[in-house]
Amino acid sequence: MKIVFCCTNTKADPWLEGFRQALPGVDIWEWQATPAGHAPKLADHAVVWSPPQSFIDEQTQLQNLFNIGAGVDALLKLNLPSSLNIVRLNDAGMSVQMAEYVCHAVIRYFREFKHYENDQPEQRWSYRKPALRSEFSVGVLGAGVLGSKVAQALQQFEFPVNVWSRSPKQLAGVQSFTGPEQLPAFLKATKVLVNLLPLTPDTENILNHANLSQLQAGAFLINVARGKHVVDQDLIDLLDQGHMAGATLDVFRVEPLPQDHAFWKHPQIVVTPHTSARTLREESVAQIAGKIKAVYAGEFIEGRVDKVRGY
Ligand code: NDP
Ligand code: OXD
Repeated sequence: MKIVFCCTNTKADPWLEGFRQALPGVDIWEWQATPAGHAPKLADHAVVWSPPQSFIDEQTQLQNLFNIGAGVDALLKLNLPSSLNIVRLNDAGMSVQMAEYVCHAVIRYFREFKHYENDQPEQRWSYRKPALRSEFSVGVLGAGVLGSKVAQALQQFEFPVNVWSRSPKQLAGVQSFTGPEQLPAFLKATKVLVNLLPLTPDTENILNHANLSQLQAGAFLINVARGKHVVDQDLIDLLDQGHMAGATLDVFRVEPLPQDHAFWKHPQIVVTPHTSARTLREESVAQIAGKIKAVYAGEFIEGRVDKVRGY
């Protein structure tokens, strides 16, 4: 079995070592562009994050691309042979991190921690009237592997929680909304909007003025999915006009977020560097190695991407 590793966001060596331990006898190497005039070494499977088109064009015998992340938008921008499968990471330790990040952000808004952080330098002892939990409903866009974990974690804090997805969901204590026809009702019911949608042609720019302005007055946005879901200027306008009260953003159209981007200095925006749910190497190696074994055993594997649907 031959595996090529081509991940633009991490050092290869610890991953290669992990796969050699998990799949004894595997021939695995880090991809380097083959010099012109030389025959490339061809692999059966690839472990990838955002590989260049030249990698796909060269590796003509690949059966599966194992993505070391949940989002496959970067892969679907490539020109891929129709026979090539894309397999995403299913959780692999990401959902609990996402739940931590989102719950932290929601609770920070709900309990008005920013107010206390501002008071401390002034040595001011000033209580805020507790907000009503029943008026602090959280809407989660996307109820897949990550969105459903986040919704359930928020529900444990007894916030009213709604999710919006393509197909209906049954999550204890969580109300499910589906499809474009139920999006307005979902937005209208939302004080804190959490975005956990995949980036697809249907969801790109979904966080625009028309949709964000349907949120309740004083709404917050937590975007942990992809930067291209947000129309940046629309968000800034709604914050500046006071319809929205704050945003916590982990993902951006261009990453790293350019130095001159208005988000950096906006007083109502919190910026984090695409870190809400990191890929964990040990969990990911174990999951991908398990899926590779399942492929050879002819078994079903979870996380095969529907290339037409886009996730
Ligand atoms: P899943 O594929 O498991 O879930 C996607 C959810 O979105 C599903 O519930 C799906 O509905 C819903 N959905 C997709 N398209 C539409 C649509 N057009 N209308 C309504 N609902 C839609 O993905 P994950 O939960 O694993 O991950 C979500 C995203 O989070 C990733 O794609 C990635 O971009 C981002 N991410 C960000 C990270 C970070 O560090 N910031 C880390 C990891 C992921 P249905 O269930 O009905 O199919
Ligand atoms: C992912 C990510 O998609 O890290 O997994 O953004």
